[in-house]
Amino acid sequence: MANTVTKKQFIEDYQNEIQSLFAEDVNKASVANQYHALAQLVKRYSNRQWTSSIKKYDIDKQKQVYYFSIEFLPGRYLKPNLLNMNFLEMVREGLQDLGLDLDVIAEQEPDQGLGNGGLGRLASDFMDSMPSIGLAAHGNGIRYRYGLFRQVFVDGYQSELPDDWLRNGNDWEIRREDHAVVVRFGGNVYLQQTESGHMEPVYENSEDILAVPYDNAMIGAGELETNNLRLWSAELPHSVDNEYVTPEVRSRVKAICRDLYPDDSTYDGRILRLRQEYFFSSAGIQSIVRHFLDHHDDITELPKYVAVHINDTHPTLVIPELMRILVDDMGIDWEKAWDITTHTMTYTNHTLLAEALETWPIDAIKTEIPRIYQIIDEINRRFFMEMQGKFDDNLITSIAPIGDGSIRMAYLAVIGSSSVNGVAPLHSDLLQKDVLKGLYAISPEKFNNKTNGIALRRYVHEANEPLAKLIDSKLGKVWRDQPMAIDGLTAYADDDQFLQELAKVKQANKRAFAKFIDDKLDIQINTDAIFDVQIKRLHAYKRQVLHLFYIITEYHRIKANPKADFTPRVHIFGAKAAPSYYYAKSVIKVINEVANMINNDPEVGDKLKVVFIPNYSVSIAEKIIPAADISEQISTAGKEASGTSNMKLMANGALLAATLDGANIDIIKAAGRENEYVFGLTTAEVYKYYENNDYSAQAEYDRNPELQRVLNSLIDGSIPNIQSEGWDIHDSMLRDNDQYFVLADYADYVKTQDQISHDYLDKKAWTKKSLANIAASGAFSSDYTVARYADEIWHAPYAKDLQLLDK
Ligand code: CJB
Repeated sequence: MANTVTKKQFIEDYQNEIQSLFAEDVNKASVANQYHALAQLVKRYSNRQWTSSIKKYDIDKQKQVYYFSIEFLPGRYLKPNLLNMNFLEMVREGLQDLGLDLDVIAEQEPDQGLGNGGLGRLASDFMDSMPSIGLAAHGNGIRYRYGLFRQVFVDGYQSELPDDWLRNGNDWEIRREDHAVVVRFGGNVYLQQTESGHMEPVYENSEDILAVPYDNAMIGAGELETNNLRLWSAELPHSVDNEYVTPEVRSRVKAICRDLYPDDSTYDGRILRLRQEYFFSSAGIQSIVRHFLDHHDDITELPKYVAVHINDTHPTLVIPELMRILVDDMGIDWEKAWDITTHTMTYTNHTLLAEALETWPIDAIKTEIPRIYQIIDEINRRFFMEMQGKFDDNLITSIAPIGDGSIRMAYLAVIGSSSVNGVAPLHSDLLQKDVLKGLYAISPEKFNNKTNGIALRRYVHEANEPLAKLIDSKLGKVWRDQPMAIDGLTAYADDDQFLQELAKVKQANKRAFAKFIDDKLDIQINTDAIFDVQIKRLHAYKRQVLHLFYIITEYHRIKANPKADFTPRVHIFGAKAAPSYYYAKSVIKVINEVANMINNDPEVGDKLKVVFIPNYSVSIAEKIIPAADISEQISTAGKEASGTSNMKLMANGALLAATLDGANIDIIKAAGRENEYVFGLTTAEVYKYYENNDYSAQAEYDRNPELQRVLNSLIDGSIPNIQSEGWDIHDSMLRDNDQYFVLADYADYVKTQDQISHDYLDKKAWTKKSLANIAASGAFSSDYTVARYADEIWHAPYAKDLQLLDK
């Protein structure tokens, strides 16, 4: 039921909106108020569809999916919402008639940075795709008062400032206090027999916290459906007499939803994180069960009508929480309750880093959520009972939900779910063979792969309108609706005129990006240079240092031979480091100082520039990606679960400089190896080093003089203004034997980069490769990804006929 609003109507509505919200004429209102009014109006336009979808799902008893994620990273909503409502052009023109510029107004919207990186952004891409294919699937998360920190560079060092994204309110959300639930923490709990004979928990001195939902409309493309993203906020319950609440109690409650944890994928044992995890898991499950019982009579039918998805381990407590509700509140037998629970839950793992597998000390769980501890303990006891005799005791002990004094969240998630998936074929394979090997041995049928995808609507249709329009001019609009149809572009691979037009679009995007950099950072970049982009969290395994080493190599070459031919490059970084990740922060400092050195060296001039854009975010990604020529995806093989910036960059015509890791492998397969730049150790070679324990970083160093010069430059004073940070990198390579095989891959990487510099000079051949990447990007649409989840994991129907979905 797509909305239809004419431009004339829109102009009138918009003027009225500004008038009624701010008592001003459109042209007198500040740009900030122009934004608020526009967002409010778009929300009003979309609300009818939202109500109708939610109502319809209930009336039709359509199976509903609830996607639990401790992170969502929506970025901005205004333009994607307009795009999905088919209003983008109309609103742009309407505003023009009023003398206003949509793009200027859109810049007023603060990014919603309620996630760290790939994990959270994937959740938001899914939120776009689910209603776009007509799947009834809703998000469940936390409404953090502060998003991921705002990164600034002070003397080249990362410094973190609070991201006060709610300062001017959030126009998109609806507070629904009438749907609040109580979440219980702490105190003592013991079991008491009821008159009917069942055991009931009695709580003493517990801390009750009110969870208030804030709902956000997730508008599907063409407004096929509109789903809900429900973000929970912690408040004092109304029953508490406010006069007697101490500041300590108040701040304990507030703390739960104050900050997003800025550690991307490493374990952080802070109790507050545990409280966050239980808070949104419990609130979400309570509200799902309540809603279910409003529309159904028989709770044993829950798995038929509801799927609960555990996105990484943070929401794993949904499993014992559902058990608590079924057993304690509804009096259902344990076995039946377990059957319902395991058939409702499904789980995605997102990492191969062993240190990122979340565990919680038993004592922490016992103290914070005592009843949940008892339930996990019972799950654990029954797991042993069921497995003993069937499997080796050591195996059972090694994979039980409780072990080594901790609750092992990934193991609990696997045991309590009906499906476990990785996010790219290599990742799913390594989960089975390595990270979750023991659990795979006992329940192989649960394991499967669902390769990640991206919202092409955001990253191409909206962020790269010139490219989208060029594609329209050849294929019509079908590729927007059926993403695989973009492979129709391969028919133009030898069409000189089309290739020139494509090159022109890239060039225009590079100019727009150069202007952005000039305005923002006062750095002037050469738009004829290769724009070489690495945008992702700063992490040792992602190997930003390998990229850095190549930059230093290029610099040394220019200095040694300033007159030699050189294909100019601009190296572009965007990356935040976890505030407590010392090494990652050293890498940022060194990149910034190398950038200073190079960018200010007159002998280098236009040949080489390094731009580290501070505060990388979704909206900044949307500016960088359309301008990229090279996509750096250079993690150690076997470490990156999937990656998604690789997909976003390919869809915008960048070529891979990549290892055979994560979804790079699938991109290379789809676009053709001849259209990418592949280098480095394979996963098998990396594992061989592990097995034989025979890797020597020193030997790599000793055999390569160019590499020696790079490493020496980190510690010999030739990079101005770095202190111990150069040593940090140097030590990680030589003293600590280079855990991520940077030195092993250096020579091949440099060779590959040199090839890139050579090939870029043949514009036509380059553009052809770029075209091959764009033409192969349809397969990576998250519309297909969520359709596969729906078909194979959730068993939930969706309305859209994805004609080219290959299963
Ligand atoms: N990932 O962003 C995170 N945070 C984590 O804590 C664990 C994993 C990333 O998830 C993405 C989405 O699946 C993957 O593409 C990426 O490889 C992984 O690092």
